[in-house]
Amino acid sequence: MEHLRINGAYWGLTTLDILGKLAAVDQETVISWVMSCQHESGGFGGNEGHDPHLLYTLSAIQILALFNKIDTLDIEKVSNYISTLQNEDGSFSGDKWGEIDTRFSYVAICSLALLKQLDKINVEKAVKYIVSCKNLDGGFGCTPGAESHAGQIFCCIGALAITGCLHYVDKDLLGWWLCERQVKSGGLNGRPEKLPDVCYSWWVLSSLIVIDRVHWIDKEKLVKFILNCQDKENGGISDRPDDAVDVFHTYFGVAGLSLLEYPGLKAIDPAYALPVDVINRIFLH
Ligand code: GRG
Repeated sequence: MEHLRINGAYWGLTTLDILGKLAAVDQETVISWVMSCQHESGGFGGNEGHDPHLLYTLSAIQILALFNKIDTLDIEKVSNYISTLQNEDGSFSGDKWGEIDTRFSYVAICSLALLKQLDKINVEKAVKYIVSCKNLDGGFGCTPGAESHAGQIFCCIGALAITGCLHYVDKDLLGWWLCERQVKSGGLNGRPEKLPDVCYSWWVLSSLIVIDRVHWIDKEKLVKFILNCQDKENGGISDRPDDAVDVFHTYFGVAGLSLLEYPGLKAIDPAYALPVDVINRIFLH
């Protein structure tokens, strides 16, 4: 997992913050390591010596936001890196090699919003591209015509929420598709006929909350499914009960529980994927 260590840091640190334990890590060590992943272009790599990509740049910004250290960044430089990756049709490439995906639209929009630099891109075109990825079932895929997938739906709904464009979403149709993701065990899958996975407790639930349809699933059953995926001895959470645990599923399990208002957890913002107090600190000050 060497090449995406900065994503792992975001998952682990956000989990700690939701649990009220961010102080368990040494802030200075984390921040100097994050900054050592930045390139001359302004973008961040997934680790020291790894190529820059939008996916890692958002994680770097999110980690700095958790520690209230966004001002460590040369905001102009980072936002220029992101804006140069917007294409003529409004879509975003993930890096200089050109792959296009609505994940990158979300990552660009979320990053620039956190830096208060959305005016660096053509938001109207970015939104138009995302809307062109909407399917007849109300969901969204990674490119126009691609199959609806809960992960991509999170990206598109999050980006439309951040840009104030949720009126493009058919909320009842999408809400129906999303709540159909709940299977007998109480867990959620990412598309029809697939196995449930704890991470969809984030991708599906956050989208349902943003479109105000979360009451269409059985929340109690989902809480039980997530708790059943915890390794009671070592603490971590796995994709499904009795599988090996990892930091990705631990984060999305805890974040899902936070969205379900499980006691003792900080609230998390469903569009920015950061604790609500961090988002308020950025936007209300
Ligand atoms: C800040 C939370 C946050 C995210 C950044 C990278 C990104 C934006 C979003 C990723 C969204 C996504 C595509 C999530 C799905 C991840 C996943 C479990 C993919 C597995 O796909 P398949 O086809 O799995 O292997 P299924 O469950 O369909 O069998």
